[in-house]
Amino acid sequence: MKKIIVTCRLPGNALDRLSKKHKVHIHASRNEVMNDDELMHRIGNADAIITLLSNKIDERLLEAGKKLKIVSNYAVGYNNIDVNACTKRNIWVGHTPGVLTDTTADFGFALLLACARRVVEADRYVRENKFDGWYPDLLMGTDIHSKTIGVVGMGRIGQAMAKRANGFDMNVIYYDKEGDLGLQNAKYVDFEELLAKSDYVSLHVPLLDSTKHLINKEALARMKQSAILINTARGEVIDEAALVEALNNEVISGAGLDVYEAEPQVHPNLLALNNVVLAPHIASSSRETREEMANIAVENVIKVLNGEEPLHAVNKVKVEE
Ligand code: 8YV
Repeated sequence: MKKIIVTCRLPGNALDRLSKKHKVHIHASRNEVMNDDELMHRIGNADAIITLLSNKIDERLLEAGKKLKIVSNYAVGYNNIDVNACTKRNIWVGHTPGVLTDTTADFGFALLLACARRVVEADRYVRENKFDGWYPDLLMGTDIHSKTIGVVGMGRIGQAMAKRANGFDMNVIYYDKEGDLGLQNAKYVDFEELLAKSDYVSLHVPLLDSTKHLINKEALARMKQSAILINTARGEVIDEAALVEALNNEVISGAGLDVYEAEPQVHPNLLALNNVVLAPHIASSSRETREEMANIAVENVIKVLNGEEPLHAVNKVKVEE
C-alpha cells in the first residue's frame, strides 16, 4: 500500500480509484489548497503527490520527499514545478494535456466576444435598471467577423482558438517560437507584425523565462489603439502594471483576462476599469474537463506506482526494472 497526498479535493470520482488500493491523504477543503508547511510536513512519507498550480514544488520540498516517485500536476501547465530538480531525483512530473484544449479555447473566445460586444457591461446596465429606452449608440461594441486575430503561441490551445476564429470569419495570423508551422487556416507572421496588425491578440504560450513579460510596455505600444488583448495562458506573460497604464491611457482598447501576475491577487486598477472583462482562472473549468483532468492526474500516478511511465509526462526518468 503506497502513500499518496492530494493537495486539494478534485471533482468527480477519480480519487476513489486511488483510495481503493492506497492510503490517500486528501486535503479536506474543496475551496482551499494544502499549504506549503503542511505539504512539507507530509511529503517525507509520500510515494506520489497530486498538486495544483498553486503548490510550489521546489528543491527544498523534493529534498524532503525521499520516497517520491511522481509529482502529478492537475494542469497542463507546470511552471509551479522545478522539473529539473525532479528529473535529477528520478521523480516523474505528470500533467493533463489534451482534455482541456477545447474547453480553454472556448473560454478564450468567450472573453473575446464579451470584450468586443460589451456583454458584461450590458448585463450590469440592465441589472442596474438603466435600460430606459433604445438609442442607436447604446453600448456600441466592435465587430468580430472580418477582423484579424493574432494568436501568440500556436500549440494545442492556440490552434483550437484559430479554429474558432475561422468559424467567425476572422482573418487569423500567428506567431510561434517554432516558426511557420505550415497551417492551412492561419498565416505565420513575426511577433512585431502580429502586434501591429491584430484587432485581437490572444496569448497561448507557456510561462518560460523567454515569455515572462512578453507583453510589456513596448509590445503594447506596437498594438492598434483599437486592439483587445486576451490572456488565458499565464498572468506573468503580461507586465500587468504596463497593461493597466496602457488601458488607462487608451494605448489599447480593452482586455479579457483569466490569469494574473500574482494570483489570486488582481491589480486593483484593473478592477476599476470598464473596458476589461475579468475571470478567476477558470478557462478549463467545465465539469466534463475538470473531471477528465482528475482522471488523467490519477492515471499518471497509478501508472508510475505500477512501475510504468505516466500517461502524460513532461520529463523522462529511468523506470526501475
Ligand atoms: C487549471 C491551467 O485551471 O491546466 C492549466 O495549466 O491553467 C488550468 O487548466 C489550473 O492549472 C488548475 O491547477
